[in-house]
Amino acid sequence: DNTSELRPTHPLALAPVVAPAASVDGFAKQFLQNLNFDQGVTLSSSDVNDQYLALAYTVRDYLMARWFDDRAKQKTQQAKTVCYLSAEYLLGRQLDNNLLAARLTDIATEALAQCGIDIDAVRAVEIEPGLGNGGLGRLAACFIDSLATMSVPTIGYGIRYEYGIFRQAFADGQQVEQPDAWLRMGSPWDFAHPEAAQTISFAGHTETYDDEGVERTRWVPEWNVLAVPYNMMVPGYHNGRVNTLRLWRAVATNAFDLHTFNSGDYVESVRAQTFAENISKVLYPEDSTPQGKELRLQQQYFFVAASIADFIDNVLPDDFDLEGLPERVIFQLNDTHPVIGVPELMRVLVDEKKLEWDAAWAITQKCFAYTCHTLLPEALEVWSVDLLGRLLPRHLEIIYRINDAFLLQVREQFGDDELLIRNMSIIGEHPYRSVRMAYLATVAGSKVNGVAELHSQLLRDNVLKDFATMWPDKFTNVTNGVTPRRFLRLANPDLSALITEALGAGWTVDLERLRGLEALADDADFRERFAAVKAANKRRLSRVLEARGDTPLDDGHMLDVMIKRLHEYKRQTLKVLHIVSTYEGIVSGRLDVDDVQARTFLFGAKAAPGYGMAKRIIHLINAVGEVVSADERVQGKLKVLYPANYNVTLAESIIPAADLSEQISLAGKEASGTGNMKLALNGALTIGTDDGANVEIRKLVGDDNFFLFGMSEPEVEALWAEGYRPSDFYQQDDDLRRAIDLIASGAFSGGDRTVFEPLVSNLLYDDRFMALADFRSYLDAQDRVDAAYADQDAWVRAAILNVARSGYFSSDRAMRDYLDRIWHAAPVS
Ligand code: GPQ
Repeated sequence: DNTSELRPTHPLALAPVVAPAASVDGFAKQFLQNLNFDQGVTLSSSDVNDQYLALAYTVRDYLMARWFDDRAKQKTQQAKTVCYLSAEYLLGRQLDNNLLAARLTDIATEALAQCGIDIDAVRAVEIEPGLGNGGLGRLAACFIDSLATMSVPTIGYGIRYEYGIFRQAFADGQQVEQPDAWLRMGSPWDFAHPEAAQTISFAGHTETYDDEGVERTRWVPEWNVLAVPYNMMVPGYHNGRVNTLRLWRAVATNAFDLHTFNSGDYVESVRAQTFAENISKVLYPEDSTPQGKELRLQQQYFFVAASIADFIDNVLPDDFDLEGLPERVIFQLNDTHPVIGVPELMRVLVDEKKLEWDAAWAITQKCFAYTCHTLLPEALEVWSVDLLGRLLPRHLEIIYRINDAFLLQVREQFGDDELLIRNMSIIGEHPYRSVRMAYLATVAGSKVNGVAELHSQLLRDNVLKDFATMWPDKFTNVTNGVTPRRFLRLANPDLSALITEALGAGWTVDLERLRGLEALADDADFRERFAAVKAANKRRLSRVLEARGDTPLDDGHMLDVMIKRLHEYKRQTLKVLHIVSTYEGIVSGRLDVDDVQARTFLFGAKAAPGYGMAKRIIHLINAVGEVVSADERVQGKLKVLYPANYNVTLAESIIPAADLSEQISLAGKEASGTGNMKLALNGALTIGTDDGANVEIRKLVGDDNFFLFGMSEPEVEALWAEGYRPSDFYQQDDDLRRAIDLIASGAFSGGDRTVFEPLVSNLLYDDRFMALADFRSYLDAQDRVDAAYADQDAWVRAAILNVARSGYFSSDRAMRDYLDRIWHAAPVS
């Protein structure tokens, strides 16, 4: 229908857009054409990056017609669109996923082979877009995959960071960060649309004016930037649907008029451009501990304002009556990062579209819903009134007005309880006046959800207790999920083939069908084949490690993995204490080496560059690893691996190979976890606390197939209340004392006792995350792991049951829950 104004006469221009022929010849033809005419090289002169780009273009060509259709439909259909607002999308590599979705994997492999190209070599050069930090960003990527697969009209909105999460390297065991220049080799999966740019304003002041007898407020901004959309295809799995991920890039406007800007001064004008483009320059690398940096608020407002304007101006039909907005859109707030969208929609409706405040508020409340991803108080975003008022003066006024009306409602319902008013106010007073973004989201959102049952319960009972009392129905839970396409079908092709042989292919979009494997857990032949797949996956991981220049795996070892961001609450330190304790036991002779199961401990984790303690823990892991791996007395028994730069691509090799999944956060601290789900789904057994989604994993897979340890959340609370003294645990537990003493002695730092001293004293005198309190229970659980692993047949049976009972953790199920409980939206054909 984009031909209607052009009046073409050529028959080709009138014909619908069609995909190339879905055959080896059709694919090869298109591939060579793209190599020649888009890359500008011949086959013989092409290098592997040319081949990768041409292959990516070819896959795109197959998806394009469907993408046009689905975008055109979005305008005309009456269905509700899910607009997922997220500052992060941790996508992982695109090529394989898109080949799979479009059923092109075999065709492409054969077509390239006929061109003399090994597709595996081509795959390997793709640089993953690391536009996220960890769980939250990866969750967003899983969700948009599921929504496309379920044919739900969706737009993912976010930021096209020029630099994603930093590349991690180690120098003398310590983390060094390097910029992630992911766009350097080309960006075949996205399309710039400068013609659809939005102008985004900042700073300045507000004023009232007379609008034909009505007094209105307007914002007179001081400077603005252009938000240029880049569209990425999000293909559904085998359903022909292609949704859109729209990421915004900041570009200087022509009319850039910073007060420092001097049009006669070229150097100055370039500086202005740099200033504007800084907004989408780099992803903030803090995970769960936001810094109150001005540029971060600029990023948040930049992408949210552009997204809301884009939806209203470009996605909805012209002359759409905005009273009907809640029937056409739900803006899902992925944590507090996009919450500035609430006053922005109010500003658009009231100041620009001239709706009455109350009508605008009624619309806004129906259009937003909020997902909270944390329980850590330091992770709840606040913005100083000072900064917010300077950068977004109109938004601050709107927030004040929302707060006034809200506090009036509190008084009506609960009386003049000034303490309660102070506690619930969107504006906090200490240590400085600030806007509590989680409260703003809770007041504005139609629903508020946590990401696992325990987490949602703790939100209602603690973090947002008063709000839950006021609006019990607003609160709900949606337990997280992960996409089985990427994390089982693609990451674990051998297990996938085994499952398909046993159950048919439908499990990829209906993961509960994995239940059918339960019966096979008792089939010795199936167990043998399952074990063979695990062994093959370990060999594959070993080759991947070797190819990156890392140490390969040893045969016959249990692979014990802890892969997640480095954070004190996740307790990588507790894992290190277990390793050091086992090592110390063997070298001192107290542990019989024959009783110890041979294990490889594998870590993958980045630390925020400014998070000193996390970086010290990285240093300790590497230092312990070096000593343990070099010590002949434990040779063949213990090995510690810490490949640098853990990312989605590496996760896809580690997860299918893992035997044991470490999920050992202090109870009440991990909102959900999603690595825990991916590992269980791939047949790793979990050793874990009763925290986050571990609780649900254990319930589903059964106590016999899960190693539980540690205090429960109420026990943690009780110990705090009683007064926690970590040194008591140190004094009372010989193994713990010996492990800590060994670290303190300098045994892992060339005799230098100062290197890990801050870490040791933190454990002994502070230990906010109670590693010492859970140490004994953890060691006991690890003994149970060793004993269980010794009976391989029983272990494999338990591993199969983990796979069979993990279907619930599909992000397809999570999307159904969001659709039913929060979005009230539905798939369209
Ligand atoms: N999470 Cl607040 C992040 O990855 N980044 C954040 O800034 C916050 C939370 C995680 C959370 O720690 C995990 O427990 C969850 O599984 C994950 O979000 C997705 O909900």
